[in-house]
Amino acid sequence: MRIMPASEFSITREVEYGSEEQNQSVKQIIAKVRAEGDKALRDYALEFDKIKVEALRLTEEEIQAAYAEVDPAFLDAIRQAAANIRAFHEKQKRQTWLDLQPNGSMLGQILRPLKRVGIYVPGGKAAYPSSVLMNAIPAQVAGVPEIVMVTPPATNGEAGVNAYILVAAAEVGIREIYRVGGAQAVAALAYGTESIAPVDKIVGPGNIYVALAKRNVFGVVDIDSIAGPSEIVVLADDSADPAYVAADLLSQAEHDEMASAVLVTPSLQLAHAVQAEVQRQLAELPRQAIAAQSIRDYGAILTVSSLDEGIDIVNQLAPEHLELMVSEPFQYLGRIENAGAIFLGPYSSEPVGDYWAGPNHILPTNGTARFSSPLNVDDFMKKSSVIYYSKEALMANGRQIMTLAKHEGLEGHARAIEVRLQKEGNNHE
Ligand code: HSO
Ligand code: ZN
Repeated sequence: MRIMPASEFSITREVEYGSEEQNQSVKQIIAKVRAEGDKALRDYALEFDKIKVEALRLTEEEIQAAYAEVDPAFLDAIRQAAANIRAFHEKQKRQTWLDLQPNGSMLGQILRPLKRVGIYVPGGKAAYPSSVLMNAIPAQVAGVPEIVMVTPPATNGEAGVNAYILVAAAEVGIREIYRVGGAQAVAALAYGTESIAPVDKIVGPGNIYVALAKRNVFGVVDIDSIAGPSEIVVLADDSADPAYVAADLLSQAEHDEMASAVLVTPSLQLAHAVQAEVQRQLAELPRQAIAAQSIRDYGAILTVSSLDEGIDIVNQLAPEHLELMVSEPFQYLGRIENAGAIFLGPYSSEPVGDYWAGPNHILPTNGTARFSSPLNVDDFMKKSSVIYYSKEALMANGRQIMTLAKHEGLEGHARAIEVRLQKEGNNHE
């Protein structure tokens, strides 16, 4: 892992937005699903997944049968994780408010959950049961009554779908599950087919075709942000244990060849110790090939003159995950402006947040923590403004409203007010 002064590190990472050719083929897939519905979904399962899918929806028996295939310790752990995640997200819930003004008018905001949400769960190397919880639970806490899940057909598992994914879904009460993946699944969720009713919002990560499909249907439905590869930045001083720092860097490097793990430190001694530890631990990691490539291409140990300079670098990087492994972590918390999730002290290792503590692990990546937030309950709610003006309030403010309307050349707007002022015979001049 290279050691370099922070000033020489370039923070730009090319994210893949897909080629024009890929986008065209996604558009074709969407068009075919809109035109042919379920038949298109079955055709694509055969073409892309090489699987002949009969029933698209999983039966209750198939979902229940998945329980026999999973480790009981997994079941215990996923239940406790779900309870922790639920408790955290309950705190985010906001209420409708209505504010009565002294002049008799009333203003407010009504919050309502979305009615129907679709969760995309990828197959393959990023099929994470924990992500099923992280997507579904905030939607449930928001009060979304219908949550459906789509996941690519596979040959493993009795149900032709990953059993651990199924159990995670069943544990949070998702009962509407379809074996369909790729751009075609996104199209089906957005437009509906004979067997899949359309949703209001699609969330969940996927490959480049899924990401392009989400971009293409945005506007017809809402989508979540398009997640990039995982990132971790550790800001550490002399007090940090190099073995802990190295392990945490590798824990995110193993996600993806394009994941990024960065240590920022004023301590040259720690820099060298972590460098050696990363090599040592990497040699024993099962996903060594992925992690090694990530560390080589997107990993770095950045030296800074002080923790203060380190904080500036962190705010510029705006990492998805930040660990503060310094002797007084709480002293720095208030100065972190840009980070998806902040982990404090030596025992708040990132996997505590990935799986367990309760905050969401779907976080802004690629510098977007500058302006966006972890997935949360508000993402599954919408607001309606409420305006009630009393006669008294309109009479008192009508002239000013008319002034603004006239300056925009919108006489019709002005007259809508004027007709009332005149009729009430009181123009408050
Ligand atoms: N660190 C990943 C989430 C995850 N980790 C899922 C393990 N499973 C992105 O925040
Ligand atoms: Zn992770």
